[in-house]
Amino acid sequence: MAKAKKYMSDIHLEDYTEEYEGRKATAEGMVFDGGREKISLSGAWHYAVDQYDTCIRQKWFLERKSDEHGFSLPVDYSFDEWPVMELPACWNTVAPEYLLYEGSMVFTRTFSYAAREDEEVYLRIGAANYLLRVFLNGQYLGLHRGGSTPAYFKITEHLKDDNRIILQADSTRRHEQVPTENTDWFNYGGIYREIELIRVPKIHIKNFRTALVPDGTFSKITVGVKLSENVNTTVVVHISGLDVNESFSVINGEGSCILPVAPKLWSPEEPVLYDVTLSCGADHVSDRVGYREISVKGRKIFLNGKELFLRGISAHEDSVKNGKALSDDERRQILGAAKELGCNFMRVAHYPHHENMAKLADEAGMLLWEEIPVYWAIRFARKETYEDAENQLKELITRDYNRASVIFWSVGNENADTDERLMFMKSLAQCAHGMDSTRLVSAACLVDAEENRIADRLADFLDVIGINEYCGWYTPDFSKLPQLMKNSDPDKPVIITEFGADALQGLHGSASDKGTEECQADVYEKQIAVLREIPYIRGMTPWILFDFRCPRRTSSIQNYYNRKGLLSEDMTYRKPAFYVLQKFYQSLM
Ligand code: GCB
Repeated sequence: MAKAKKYMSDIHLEDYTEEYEGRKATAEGMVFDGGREKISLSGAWHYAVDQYDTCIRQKWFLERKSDEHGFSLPVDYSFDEWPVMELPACWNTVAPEYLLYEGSMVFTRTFSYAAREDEEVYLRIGAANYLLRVFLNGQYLGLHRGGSTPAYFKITEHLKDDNRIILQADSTRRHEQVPTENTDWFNYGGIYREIELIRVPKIHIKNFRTALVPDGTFSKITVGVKLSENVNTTVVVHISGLDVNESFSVINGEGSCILPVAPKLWSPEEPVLYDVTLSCGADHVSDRVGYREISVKGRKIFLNGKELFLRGISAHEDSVKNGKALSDDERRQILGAAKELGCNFMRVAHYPHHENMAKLADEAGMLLWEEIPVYWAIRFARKETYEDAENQLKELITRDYNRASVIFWSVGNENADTDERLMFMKSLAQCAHGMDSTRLVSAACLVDAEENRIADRLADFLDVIGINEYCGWYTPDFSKLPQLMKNSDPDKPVIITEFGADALQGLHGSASDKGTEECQADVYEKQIAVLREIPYIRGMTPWILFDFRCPRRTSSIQNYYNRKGLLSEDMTYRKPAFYVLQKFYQSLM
């Protein structure tokens, strides 16, 4: 495009974001962080609402205060006088005026750093929704896409004794993103998971994976590493309680070994965890790991060789007080409520929740379905959108590979069965299978509404079929459910990944009055009566454990909340349907 003569880049250039596209933080740049030395940068940050993206248009990070002749320039920011926000946080819950703000905010702080010989430093940001751009000491470091997975930046060469860091988080919903503009949850903005520096030796373990070898013998453990450099060296593995103290070779930066040991198996009933430590030269990492085997045979699911029925419930990452920036106590409360319900399984929908959810589930003995936000009408034909989705999947798998609790990677939710969608999601399923042979791959699929049958073409690429059906709610004629079950003859296990009904806490009426507790409980009674008789149904995760914020829900009953929770939004009130499901699950224990 020819440039106009009278032209000022920061106000006339409409493709101002392009120059920031070159450098991206992706799954390849991740580094294993368990047991590492860290410096927390969470805490007080100065911030400004930057609705027009002036930070990146005007390049505030350059901190240009004078021109080339030394004349002072006007500036549109004052970093250290801006107000302060405690990060991590969703800005929406920090102050009422930001509740509905979608767009950019800029955050900045200073920090000091004492350099060490032979050290690399990574900046890790647990999650920022949706775009994150990072600037350090006047340099642009890169961009991360995807609102729920961590971003890593290698920053060693840019660090000084005193540092200025600037983060831009942009929560704008865009049609080409994953998820796209329209979802059924709240679009929280912010840097809402921890910000930290990870200090490692120059040659360090980038990736560390361990799992039970899934061969049905429960007698071998694999340990694998990828190093930061293509060197030949040795790794020492120590597993406490298993008498393991072995070493294996790393050739050209990669190595693995199979240890002939039979660990006590992890299960929801006995969530046994081992401390695994690796040493490689000056580098040391550790993780607390459970070992278990999940498999499918015919229309059944097995955990450690024993048949498994998944007594599940779905949950969003949401709290009235903190939005998506939950505390560990809130996560424990969610897991505790699911346990009380009689669950051994949770669908943590519809995007990766904080990694501590899976760590706490490892401890509590809760199986998990983890999902990426390939939700509803994604731009399936667009190459860059696919790359974004695949990167989020890779970041999730890399982050949570060592978690025994996670048994499913879900590649999406409720997408119409078009050719473009089949190509897109089939590739995601193949990617998940390729990266991980120790878990099942699934997706929450739609019913073929015309034929009232389970007949999604994606099912050929999944290990287990997830089905969302709302008989008794969006499909008011409940008799469709027994008919659906009769019309279908899947060759794989099926999990009902969603059914449910809205109920406002304390609202009463007859079973046919939508929005009442009686109506919700009735839907649960009827669903359970049908589903419990169907042999190929191997689990369910009804929608949903607790009410969650949602801008689409504007009725007086909803008041901007999706009311399908079995608990109220603050999790203090149990609706009658909670006890209906609890009774069913208890009967299976
Ligand atoms: C669905 C979606 C879920 C919604 C739910 C509802 O099918 O997968 O995200 O929140 O229905 O309540 O409509």
